[in-house]
Amino acid sequence: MMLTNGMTWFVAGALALGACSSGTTPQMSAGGGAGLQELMKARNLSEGDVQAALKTYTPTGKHDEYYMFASGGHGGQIIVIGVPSMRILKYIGVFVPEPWQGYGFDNQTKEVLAGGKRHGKDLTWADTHHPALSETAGDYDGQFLFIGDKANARMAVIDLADFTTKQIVTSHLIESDHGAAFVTPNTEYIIEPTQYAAPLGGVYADVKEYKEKYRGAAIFWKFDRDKGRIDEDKSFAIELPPYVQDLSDAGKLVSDGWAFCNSLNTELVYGGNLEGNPPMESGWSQNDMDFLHVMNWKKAAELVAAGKSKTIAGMKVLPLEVAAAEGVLFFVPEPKSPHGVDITPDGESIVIGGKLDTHATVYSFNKMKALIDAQKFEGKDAYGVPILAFKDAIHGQVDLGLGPLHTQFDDKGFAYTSLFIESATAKWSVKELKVVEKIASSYNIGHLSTAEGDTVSPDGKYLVMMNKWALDRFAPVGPLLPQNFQLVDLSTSPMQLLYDMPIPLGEPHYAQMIKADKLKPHAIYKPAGTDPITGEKAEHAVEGGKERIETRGDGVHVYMSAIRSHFTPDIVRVKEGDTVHLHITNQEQADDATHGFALDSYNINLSLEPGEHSDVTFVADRAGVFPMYCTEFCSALHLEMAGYFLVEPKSAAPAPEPAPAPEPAPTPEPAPTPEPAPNP
Ligand code: RUQ
Ligand code: CUA
Repeated sequence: MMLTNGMTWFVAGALALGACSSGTTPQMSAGGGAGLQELMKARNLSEGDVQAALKTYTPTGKHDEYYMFASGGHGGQIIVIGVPSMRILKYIGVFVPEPWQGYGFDNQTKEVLAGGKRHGKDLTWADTHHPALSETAGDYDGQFLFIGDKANARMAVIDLADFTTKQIVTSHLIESDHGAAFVTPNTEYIIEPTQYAAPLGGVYADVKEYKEKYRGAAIFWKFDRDKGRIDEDKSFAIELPPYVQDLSDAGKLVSDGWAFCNSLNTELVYGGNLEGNPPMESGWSQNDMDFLHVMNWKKAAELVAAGKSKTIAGMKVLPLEVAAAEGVLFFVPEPKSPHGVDITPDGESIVIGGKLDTHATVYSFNKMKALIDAQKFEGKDAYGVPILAFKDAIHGQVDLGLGPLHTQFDDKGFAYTSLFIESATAKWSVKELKVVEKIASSYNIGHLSTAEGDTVSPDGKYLVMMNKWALDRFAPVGPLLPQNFQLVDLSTSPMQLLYDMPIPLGEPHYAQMIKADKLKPHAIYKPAGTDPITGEKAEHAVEGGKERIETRGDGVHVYMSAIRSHFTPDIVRVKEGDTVHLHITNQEQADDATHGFALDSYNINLSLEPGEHSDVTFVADRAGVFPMYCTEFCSALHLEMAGYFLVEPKSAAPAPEPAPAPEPAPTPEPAPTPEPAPNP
């Protein structure tokens, strides 16, 4: 590609200015441009490529304007990405152990993970779909982050003060979720509706009883902001028909107090392709219309408070009959197995992607509300839920292209809808219901995320297309390919593709992008000895100079400190079979002064961030010599930050005789045999 003189000026000028956001050519004379020209030629870069590079390049030490929190799909984690540089800043361990953060290895984080056990079973994976930032008055406030696990119907709370998962909850009411997590405008509730219907409460019923016994439910988890935790006792659910609820979102401003959820299976089909039934694939798509669920969550909360709920699997559930009769639940037809529910910044319009239809349908909240207030229904569904007339409830439809899914918004009245089948994003005017332009994606796009794109005040600026297929975009890495995030500049027209970013960790679904200056994470735990989960000084916090080993009734307590570059004590002696309680405090109060703690064969691996205290309890059931060491390269003498954990064999009476040791060792094993002897 030939380089024009204008391009040389552009590059030189932009570099001289140190920034370029407009994409216009600064009126400057060339200087040092020849080198750049050669570089562009050598790397076969076009003018557009260089423009894109200048818009994303973030020099060393400069920070990004936005954080993007993306789900890690079935990796069960969250990925934190800086925008526009698209640099990965962190993986946050959420539903699965994460070794770097020592997440799931100490007592504190094991307990967090245990909150997500289902019927007492540990789960070692999750399918994270939709992250939701906490909101105040409909705007991201930068305090908390929530994410749902589609596979196991769980919800996690992450505190953005330290980017750490503090709580996981699950309800055995439902088996799976999808429209989670979405928050109400002041984070009163976190919404978690089911995806696949099942009998509520985890009981059995054959799938032939689908219509009668299978149900969906929308859980509203009550969030206690002061405690930073979900309050399970104050949470409730609304029972729903088994229509396969899909995405959800909470209303805002005019529609505050309401929640919306699309659905897929008004056919009530449940598979059985070997039993003469249609497979779900075609069975769910027979009807021309499914039902948008319109839920008055404020009313539901009042009815639950008034005792109108029943309790199933420990969850207060507002029965379907009550929800239908008391003005909590309404249906509006929506075209053919749609996907995505997104509310405009003013709260007035609800956009549903057609998926199998080329249209997005835009519902008007005010029109729906007027119909509800006037009790004007066109009938009831098989479960007695009032249905509003489609034509009376919509603002209109817009023909977008093939496979519309999800929608985000900017600050100028435009909406951006992903087109999965077409591999593109359509930019369109919400008011005029008209497409303005499209940008191709590589390739099939699922979700998309614009800067603060589903708040009451979106920023526009950036769009990230979250593509499900990458195909040829990156160097091949075998049959399992990464996903492809594509960053798009929304400040220019036409929109400009800036950057491709491979995501090699599960399938990220949704992401939210928040202005970076809204977050104020702390760099150290203060005072030293803080338990990161409670945020308070740990019961067993260790003060410098007070390190010790104490044997008590419940085992051996090791009070250890870590500071550059040693553990104190650095020799720990216990006896085989002892219960060991390690209490380790990182005494450091300097940024980034993290120590690790590794102990072989016992699966012990901690990350002790500055000031952090961790407890680990385990049984030293294997005699031997176990070096312990620090896993973070914390100083020039990091390798020396080590010690020995000695587990003396039970039966080794004279300590310094290793040779005879194996002989007495078997004696404890046949111990049961001598037992019958006293009997005769
Ligand atoms: S979904 S690609 Cu789990 Cu949000 Cu639509
Ligand atoms: Cu502490 Cu390396």
